[in-house]
Amino acid sequence: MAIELKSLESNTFPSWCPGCGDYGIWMAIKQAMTQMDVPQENYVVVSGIGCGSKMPHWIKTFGFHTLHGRPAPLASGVKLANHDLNVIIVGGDGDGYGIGLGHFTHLMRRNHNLLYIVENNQVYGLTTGQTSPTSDEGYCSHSTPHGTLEVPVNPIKIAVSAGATFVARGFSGDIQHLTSLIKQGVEHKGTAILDVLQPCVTFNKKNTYQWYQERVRKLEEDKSHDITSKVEAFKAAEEWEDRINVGLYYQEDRPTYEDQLPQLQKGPLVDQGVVDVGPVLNRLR
Ligand SMILES: Cc1ncc(C[n+]2csc(CCOP(=O)(O)OP(=O)(O)O)c2C)c(N)n1
Ligand code: SF4
Ligand SMILES: [Mg+2]
Repeated sequence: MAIELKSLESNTFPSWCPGCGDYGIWMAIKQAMTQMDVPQENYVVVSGIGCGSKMPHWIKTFGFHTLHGRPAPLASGVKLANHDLNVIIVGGDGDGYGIGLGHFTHLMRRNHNLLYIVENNQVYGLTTGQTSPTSDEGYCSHSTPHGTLEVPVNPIKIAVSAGATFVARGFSGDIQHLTSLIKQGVEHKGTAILDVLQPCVTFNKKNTYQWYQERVRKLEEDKSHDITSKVEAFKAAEEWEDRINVGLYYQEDRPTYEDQLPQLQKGPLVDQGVVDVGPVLNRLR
């Protein structure tokens, strides 16, 4: 039975700043859940630390608010314990592309069957707007008053080269399009990465709704874009200052980690009972 939007409401309301792009992502996740044939109790929303990482508090599913940069290993553990669950990771750009970049990269080469949504506001919102790994070159904040000197990480290129089998980008100002990408990401079999352009209205005065709106173009309207080509995904990911591509960049069919692990062939580990390790330990004594 389809989930009703109302039943996804938790008993508290988000404390994000009025106008924050996280509201659009929140709405899009909930809308996508109402449009899929997955029972509510099958979802687990896992997050790190940051403004956007508070998401599990405000969607009534199972959830886990973990440590900064650590949602990927936690989510992998959830999948290994019960791979029948639909796991959605939600976290910021600092969380996934900064402190958690190692975990982010290893997650993709394993191809766990889950969706990772990155709320990419190009700053550290929660800690008052410092430069993040995706801040534009020259971006001024109180941590880089003369402008950052570093070349920003390109999450799309990292995801494609690290082995993600679904790589997309959305914009929190276009909730309908974002909802569709979230649905596609959940329904994809393998690791789906969805980078979301998410204005931080309080601290990022450069990458505003208007700034993104003037640049976003839907890849699906470009009939020549081939989603099976890594080269084309890279080329589309290079565009930024004048045009930013949203939509599906790349998709590939590859066996998931769970499909290949012999221990999971009999079903989820949680259904297999407790294994008696006594005989093994006795042999080692
Ligand atoms: C191990 C650790 N280091 C640093 C912090 C401080 N800290 C909390 S959130 C955050 C950055 C959040 O930025 P981002 O992930 O982009 O999320 P946003 O707030 O922008 O949504 C930092 C550095 C922490 N909580 N834990
Ligand atoms: S500081 Fe920025 S990211 Fe955090 S809630 Fe406010 S607008 Fe959103
Ligand atoms: Mg951020």
